[in-house]
Amino acid sequence: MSDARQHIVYPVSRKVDHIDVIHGVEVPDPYRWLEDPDSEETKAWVEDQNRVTFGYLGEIKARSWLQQRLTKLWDFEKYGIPFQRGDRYFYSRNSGLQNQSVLYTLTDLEGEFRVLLDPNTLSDDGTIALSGTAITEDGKLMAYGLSTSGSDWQEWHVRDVETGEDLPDLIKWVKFSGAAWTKDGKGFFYSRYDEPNEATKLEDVNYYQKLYYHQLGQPQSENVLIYERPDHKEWMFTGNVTDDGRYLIISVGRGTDPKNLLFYRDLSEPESPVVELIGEFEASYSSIDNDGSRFWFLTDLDAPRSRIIAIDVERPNRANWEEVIPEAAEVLEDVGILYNRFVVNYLQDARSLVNIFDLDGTFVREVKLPGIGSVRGFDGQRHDRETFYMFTGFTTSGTIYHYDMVTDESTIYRQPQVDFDPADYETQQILYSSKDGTKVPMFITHKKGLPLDGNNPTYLYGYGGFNISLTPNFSISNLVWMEMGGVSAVPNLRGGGEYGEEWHQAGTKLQKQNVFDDFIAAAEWLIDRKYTNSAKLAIGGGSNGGLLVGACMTQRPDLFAAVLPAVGVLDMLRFHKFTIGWAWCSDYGSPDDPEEFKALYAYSPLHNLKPGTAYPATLITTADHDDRVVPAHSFKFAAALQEAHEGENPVLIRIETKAGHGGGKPTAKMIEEIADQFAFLVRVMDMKIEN
Ligand code: X99
Repeated sequence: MSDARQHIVYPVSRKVDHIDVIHGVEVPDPYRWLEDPDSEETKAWVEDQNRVTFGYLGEIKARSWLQQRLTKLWDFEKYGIPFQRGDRYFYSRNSGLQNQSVLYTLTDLEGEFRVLLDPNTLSDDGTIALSGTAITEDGKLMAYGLSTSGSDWQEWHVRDVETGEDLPDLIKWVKFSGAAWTKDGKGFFYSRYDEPNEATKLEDVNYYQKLYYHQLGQPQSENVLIYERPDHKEWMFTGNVTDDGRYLIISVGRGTDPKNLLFYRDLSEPESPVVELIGEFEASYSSIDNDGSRFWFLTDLDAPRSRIIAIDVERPNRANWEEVIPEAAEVLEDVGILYNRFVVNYLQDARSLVNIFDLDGTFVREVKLPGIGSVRGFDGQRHDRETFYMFTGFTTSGTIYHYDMVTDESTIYRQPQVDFDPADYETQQILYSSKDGTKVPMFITHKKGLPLDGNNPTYLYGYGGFNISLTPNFSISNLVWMEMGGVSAVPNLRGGGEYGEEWHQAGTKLQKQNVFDDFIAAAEWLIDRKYTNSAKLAIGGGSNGGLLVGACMTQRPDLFAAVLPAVGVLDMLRFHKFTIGWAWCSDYGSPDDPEEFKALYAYSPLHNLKPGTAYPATLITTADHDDRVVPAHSFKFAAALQEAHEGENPVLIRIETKAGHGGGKPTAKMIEEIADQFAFLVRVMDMKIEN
């Protein structure tokens, strides 16, 4: 018996007899008080929990070795995808271990680059992050958003690209928005909320977003309100200016529902009205580009894997709509126009495929990619001949390619140098059957020559929601895991976007259980095929993936050795009452609907813990400034798990400070957190590490 089974004395979590009656069902919520993050009692609880957790982690010998190994491998130069504005290029770069990547500008691709914005200078601990940028057409000004301690709230500033000096402009209370400049560079559109209550701005629900125009030099109080809908508190607005500068396109969404409306305004007329082009939430539409009044849109209307259509906004009748690129067998993920051709990014069994078409829809060619992996990029404008893309695989770190639209040539622009040999590893993609017979793909990566002896430590990672696809991805944490002899497995669960909107819908609302069934079936497949066994199988996931692993551990506590729920949604009856939580009703359904409540109550991790059960070793992680998924989910789940759990497997919670949902997290905090998670796995799964 390993010393993992040492007895842990957990902090006491006070229970209250709060009961909610929901659709006639009495639902106790004994740890309701943990929803207030600012009460003295919650602060003391957090401190006590962290003391126990860090006490446990501090005794694991592998922890400092993991910290060192992660740090060493992490220390390589990383590049973002360059893009062009005016006569300049811009890209981000991280020298290796910098807490935040630095934004550079250059005029000659092989010439000298100059720092445009270094977020590392804005705080000592790297907790101020760049959350968005928008550069004017002439490349002379940059609007940029900053977020502090991982929060979704942003403040926007404006910098002169030539001098590197900031202008006095300051825009506050921005959330879920970028900035869209008018082509003359005189101002930009952005979306904001009313000024929140300072004390509760990380918990209070976000409704009534508004679209504004900021004219350079104006105080924010004088910004013009462009659009609001007091009759629809859930509507969110994204403003975009067309490349020809003529139109403002307003996309109207309701949270994470992919369906949207499209409005536009003619910016060439001073007092032009907002015109409704798409007035019903029936499908997703996003504007690609336009020739005068003729627009191309990417849509999933009557095409769950999406297609490209053309609409003349002067003749908007549906009878006049044209199909330009029909739905294909692959999912059409993204499209842009370069050199007067569509560059179309497809997903084929969760791998990237890039095809080029003429503007009339004629297929031109497939872009030869360097291998099986994920592609991002191909950014640019109508007449650009050159562009950049990033190619990533499980054992290929993000490589930047320069692409020529005429010669079809990809040349490496930046190749990261990571201290490992990809030839030592192999990836395969298999298909397994889920509970209802649905075939689900899964990527499996490990060292070559892995013995299929049923005893390899295996990390099964999933997400399963919000139309998000898990495509091949490089991470140092994965590499360190595999160096230790670990297997990494990533199934493409229903709820994701891997096979289009039908695949997404099949893992939502009353069908959400399919996602958990798919994940459990992946675990069983790995055990049947002798990759691992239940004593060596860890599961992990973040956010919606935290819900995934939280639900699976309550449904099959016997199947897993360890569980790592990160920033998870764990209270499925109250998620809609905090910040942007209501937005997720598009995937989860609403607790306010009787039928959907029943489905949520049946799997909600917080409500499905059974007293006296031996749960797997669990390390819950969250952070004090997570205003996407409030830490109350993790707090209440940890308290309830510690109460229900029987046996010696540790069930701990680690609460990070000055951090949020994950975006903008400083490198130092990421490394510490991963080292702690792996140290936990090494201990509870009794893994051997060299040294
Ligand atoms: C969100 O909640 C995204 C929130 N969000 C918008 C934006 O609704 O960031 C929005 C509208 C317009 C511009 C920008 C935004 N998301 C994103 C989900 C998953 C996601 C999320 O964070 F869809 F990818 N979740 C946390 C879902 C459950 C847990």
